[in-house]
Amino acid sequence: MARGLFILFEGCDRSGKTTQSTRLVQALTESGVNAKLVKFPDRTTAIGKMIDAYLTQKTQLSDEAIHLLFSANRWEAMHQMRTDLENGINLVVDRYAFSGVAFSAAKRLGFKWCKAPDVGLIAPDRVFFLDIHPDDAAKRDGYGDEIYEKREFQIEVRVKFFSMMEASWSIVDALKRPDEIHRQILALTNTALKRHTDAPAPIG
Ligand code: DGP
Ligand code: NA
Ligand code: NA
Repeated sequence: MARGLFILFEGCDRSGKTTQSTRLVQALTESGVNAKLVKFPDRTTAIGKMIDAYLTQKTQLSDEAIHLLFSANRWEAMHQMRTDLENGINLVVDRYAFSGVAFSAAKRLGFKWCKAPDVGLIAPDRVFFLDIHPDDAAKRDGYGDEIYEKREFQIEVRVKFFSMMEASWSIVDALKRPDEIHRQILALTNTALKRHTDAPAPIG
């Protein structure tokens, strides 16, 4: 059996990642492909509850401490993700280590320090970056509810994402109609599903 594919959605806040990752899992499932949605941060674990309290501004933490908690929240999911991929389940992941680096680097923590705790996490096979300018994101419903949803900060986050981007990433215009974005991503995913067979690789 082929291992599952690890498909990642990244982007600034309110770029439509949650909508698109959910739709992708639905579409794959409906066409008989085994797929599962994984969302980071996972706010349901003990670590995730600390992250949630920070994001909703109920507690304060140093930039370094929250950075390490986000990383730990990914590490605690690794065993299950590896097992799923080995069992042929395709994982559609909403945010990951690139968000970890982009958000902390936007606070002026160094890239090298930011990347260190995530070294060794399973690397994604495909990355879809849903690109939206923070001025457009700010017009979407609910914007500004959480600690990072501020225009100037999101502009910095977007710059950091672009500085980390690799040629293998697909940049998707997040201002297009949701149906059109979905069709584009589903087509790229179906092509990728036909190609892969190797074992999951670690982040280097
Ligand atoms: P979401 O549930 O996807 O809206 O994410 C919540 C917020 O947390 C959002 O502003 C993005 C931010 N975030 C996600 N992952 C990380 C991370 O690893 N580190 C930091 N500092 N922020 C993150
Ligand atoms: Na958010
Ligand atoms: Na989201």
